[in-house]
Amino acid sequence: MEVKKIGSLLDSVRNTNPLVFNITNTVVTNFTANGLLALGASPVMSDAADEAADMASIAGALVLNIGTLHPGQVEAMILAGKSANTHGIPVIFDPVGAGATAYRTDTAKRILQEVSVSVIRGNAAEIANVSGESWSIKGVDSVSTDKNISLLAKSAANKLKTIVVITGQDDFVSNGENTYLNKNGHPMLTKVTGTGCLLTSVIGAFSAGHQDLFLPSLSALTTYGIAAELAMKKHSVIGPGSFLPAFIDELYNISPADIQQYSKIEEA
Ligand code: ATP
Ligand code: TZP
Ligand code: MG
Ligand code: MG
Repeated sequence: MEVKKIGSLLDSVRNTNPLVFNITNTVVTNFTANGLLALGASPVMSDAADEAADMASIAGALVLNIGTLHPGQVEAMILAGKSANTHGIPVIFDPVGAGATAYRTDTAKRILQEVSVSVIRGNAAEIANVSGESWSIKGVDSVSTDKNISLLAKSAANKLKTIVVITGQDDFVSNGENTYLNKNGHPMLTKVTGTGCLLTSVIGAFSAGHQDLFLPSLSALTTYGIAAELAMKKHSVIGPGSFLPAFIDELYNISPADIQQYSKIEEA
């Protein structure tokens, strides 16, 4: 893995300022928009079915997130997804809480059936629950497991025919053939709501303009994890409240040199 390429992809996000169209949940909308802006992308958030197809057609990437789903929003997601597919725009999907209720699981499966998704990102239980397995989940939060996450990423990628990203203490990305592991990150990320959702949108920012989304996905994981580490290292963080602005500042300041110095990527 050439870490230099990850730095170039970060530069390219900042130089191209891609429009990332997010149909996302009401908990994380503002945080996601601010995180994308800090990184160098251009966020737009909307869930009106009336404009979903038009907005997707001009975006660099489309992010679908079912965290606070409702029927009108799901309709917007399907319309936006189909439009993105027609226009060759990558679709990144976060199946928040899949497995917690039948409505979430069924909707996630419906989206995967009706829309060609380029990358799906979730915690281990969410990915298992959309790929035909049944893992326990506590609302939108994962519960600890001793199962093999690397194997789950690979088998889900093969079943769903998409790139699969599973996050947690270690993050995995698989295209069904190759699986890589990223160890960057900090436990404080689990003490702030929406850090998984923002990461899914950051994968969207890195994916804009690319066909093969394996390296863009891995780049997003590494950049994001290092930004969290730098937030803890360089700022006076005393808890989740002070971590949040420090993390946004590090998404803004992180450089290719930081990635070269701190990235922890391995083949799984
Ligand atoms: P969950 O609902 O289980 O919290 P999520 O959708 O919020 O899942 P996470 O798996 O928490 O998403 O991932 C968000 C970010 O937090 C990722 O960058 C991941 O690497 C990081 N992360 C999660 N847990 C840890 C941990 N224990 N140590 C370090 N980084 C972590
Ligand atoms: N409830 C519905 S969506 C949401 C909550 C708390 C946010 C989940 O965010 P993340 O990134 O999965 O922690
Ligand atoms: Mg979380
Ligand atoms: Mg999540």
